[in-house]
Amino acid sequence: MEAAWWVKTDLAYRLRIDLYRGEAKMSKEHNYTKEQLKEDMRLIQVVPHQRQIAYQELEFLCFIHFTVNTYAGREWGTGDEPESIFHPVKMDAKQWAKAAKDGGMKGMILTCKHHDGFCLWPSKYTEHSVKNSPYKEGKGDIVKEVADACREYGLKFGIYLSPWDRNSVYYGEGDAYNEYYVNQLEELLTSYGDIFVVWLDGACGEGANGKYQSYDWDRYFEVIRRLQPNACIFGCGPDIRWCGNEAGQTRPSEWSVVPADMADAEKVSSLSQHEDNIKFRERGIDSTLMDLGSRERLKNEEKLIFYPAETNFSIRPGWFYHPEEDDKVRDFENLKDIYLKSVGGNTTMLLNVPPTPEGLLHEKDVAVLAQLGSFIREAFADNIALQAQMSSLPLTDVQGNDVQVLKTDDMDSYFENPVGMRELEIALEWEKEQRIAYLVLKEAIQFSQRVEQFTISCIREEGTEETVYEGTVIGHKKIVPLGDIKTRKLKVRITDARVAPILSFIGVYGK
Ligand code: FUL
Repeated sequence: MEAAWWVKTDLAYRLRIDLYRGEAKMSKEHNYTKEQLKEDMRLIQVVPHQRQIAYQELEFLCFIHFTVNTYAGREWGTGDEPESIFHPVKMDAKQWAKAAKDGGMKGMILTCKHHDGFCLWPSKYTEHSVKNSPYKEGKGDIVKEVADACREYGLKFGIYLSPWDRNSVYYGEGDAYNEYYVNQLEELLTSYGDIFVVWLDGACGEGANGKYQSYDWDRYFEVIRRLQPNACIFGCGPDIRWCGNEAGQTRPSEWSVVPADMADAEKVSSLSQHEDNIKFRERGIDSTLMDLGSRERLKNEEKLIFYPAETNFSIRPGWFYHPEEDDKVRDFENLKDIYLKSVGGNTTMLLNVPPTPEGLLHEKDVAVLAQLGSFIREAFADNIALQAQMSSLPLTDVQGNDVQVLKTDDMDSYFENPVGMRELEIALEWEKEQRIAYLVLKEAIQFSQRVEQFTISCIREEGTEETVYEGTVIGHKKIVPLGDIKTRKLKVRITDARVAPILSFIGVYGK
């Protein structure tokens, strides 16, 4: 039976009033101390910017590494590769965009300039670019072709502009190089339409002149914010965090609320290649650590930021195309596994697919992408939660919403527990037995990341309950693989959350 409206309202009201008085009266059973509630209140103040929410919603992105390295057979160019080697005779950016789209990707990031300094657009600030290559007799602009192809295929377009430049004479000359870098950023941010991300690589080594450069990050950020306010800044920037490895490995519990100086980690570690930065390293804010955001991890951290992770890796051993790696393309099972753990583990997945010297994605890479795209489309096409009877405890949320709001995949409709009530139980029941492959949970992350622990259980016909999954964080998205279990009734229990869980979606998928 539904609780009377005044019971619900009264409960929510009392909990809030108590909190405001600083005397939150938490139930003994839940063992939520006043101190813990206060600390959790501090953690949930940390919320994402709209541009970060939009980025996380893209979920799966394509990375394109293409430059003179593709012709020189290198991973890190030296900067003295002649422009004449860059000659993609079958260049077809539409083929790249189509393959990415078919693969289920929603955006593409192009290495407009890698460490070798060669520019894929005719920058007016250097001669080391496509304009001095045989490609279209020096009249080509790969950045434009890719940006246009992305638009045609409904993909967002993003840029990678390596701060480390082994060709520029300005490199290592302080402000002169920063000026050069900013000029190039301005060219890219003003000539190619909307840019959804500027991917700032932390690699920092010597220039052609043997000198090191100190990057003026704050100036770069100011230029990006001014010219493309909706663009996220990745890596050595404040919006999207490098996950800490390039192998496609993910953390079981990936938090988006982390110590604020995580945003400095890549900036400083890049400098640490030539600076004695022991003190910083001892702080233990390395992006490779497993626990970046548990309560325990954050309790002594004064400054926190919302800094969601990205899992970036290549479909081949190298970032650039090498023919000898044609038989080392990752297979579908491997990519599917990483997709489920990265997109389904509160990170974006950025998969690199490098074009061949001809300017095409290799057929092997295209084939495996197509397989992955079909899997993503088919596995999550039919949400059988829509046909389930759904009920919850508490019966309704603080706004009086029924748990049915979780049937729509929409952040603006959510189920919000009263303050201090960390537990939420949701039952889904079907008329007939269902075979279930995946369960998807999402939090309304505009209110921060809150869920700490949850379980999923099957209720058998005789009424016995079997826990089939125990999870920790949810965040933007958690995909729980359930291995084709058969059941007529499922229960999702949030057993611990910061202050109160606010879920936005439950999806259940068969085969
Ligand atoms: C690294 C670079 O050094 C690699 O070449 C590649 O671009 C990768 C995405 O980032 O830092």
